[in-house]
Amino acid sequence: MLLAPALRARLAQARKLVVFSGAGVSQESGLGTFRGPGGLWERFRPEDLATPEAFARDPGLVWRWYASRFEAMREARPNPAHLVIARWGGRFPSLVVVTQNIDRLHQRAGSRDVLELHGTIWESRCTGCRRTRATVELLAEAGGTLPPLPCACGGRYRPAVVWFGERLPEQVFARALDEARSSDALIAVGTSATVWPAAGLIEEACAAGALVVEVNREPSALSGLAAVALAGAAGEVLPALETELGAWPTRA
Ligand code: BV8
Ligand code: ZN
Repeated sequence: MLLAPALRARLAQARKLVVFSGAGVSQESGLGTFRGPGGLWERFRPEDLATPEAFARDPGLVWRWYASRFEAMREARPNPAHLVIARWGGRFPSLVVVTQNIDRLHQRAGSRDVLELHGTIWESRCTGCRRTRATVELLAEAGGTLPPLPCACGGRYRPAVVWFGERLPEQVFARALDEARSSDALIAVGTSATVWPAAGLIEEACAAGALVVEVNREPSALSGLAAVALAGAAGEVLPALETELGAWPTRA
């Protein structure tokens, strides 16, 4: 059993569940994580690529990095971890997925209420008029040359993601804070909890008295806040947890 009986009962009967996910939940879909062995940042330094300054300095380099990650994300399929989280959407009275990921695998797995704290690579936005376009179309039009053609307004399209030094989308983060503060339980899946202010959601949930459960291959920066840390791959731990929690208790 993964959970002690009291914790299992508390999680099984949670009415408001938040799943807070990071790159680790997509690792078994074949997508790289940011830190840890073979992480994306190992080959590149964040300040070289995921910042507005890097984009201003060399939009082609930044676009080549994102285009290669985007191709991998388009090929990727949701893994069992995404699928369990999507099924939980039909089990718990309220389930909100708050993700740091830009790959949209939660949505492709069937999760409906997903807050993308760091935006998404599936859309691109003009730096001038802020018009957004589907990245698939933009890259097809660019026909392999990067960066894509400039916008008619003279601005340039960039991935609609949140870079280091950029604010998170206000409404999205405000809602994520609300959800964390009013949750009965928060399950942090596949995040090193090192990127702020996103990682602060775990602290908020904990301070509000939510049951915090961590699912990670290794300890994270905020493991100390978890009532229980389930060590292992999300694609294995979550299916086991789904079995252990069973169906929504009828005697609610
Ligand atoms: C901002 C989008 C300021 C792009 C990303 C305190 C408060 C506020 C800001 C800061 C602060 N301290 C520092 C900052 C600055 C900075 C920051 O946090 N720096 C860190 C590095 C110290 N934060 C910012 O710049 C943020 N902006 O605050 O603006 C501001 C304020 C007001 C006004 C103006 C400006 C913006 C941060 C967003 C950056 N964008 N991504 C892109 O994807 O390219 S961050 C990037 O890191 C991804 O989103 C990623 O998801 C995220 C977090 O990483 P994780 O998801 O946790 O991934 P990681 O690889 O680290 O960990 C994976 C985990 O999974 C590991 O633990 C591993 O063990 C585990 N794992 C692996 N495989 C599995 C697994 N677990 C289970 N199963 C597996 N199979
Ligand atoms: Zn424009």
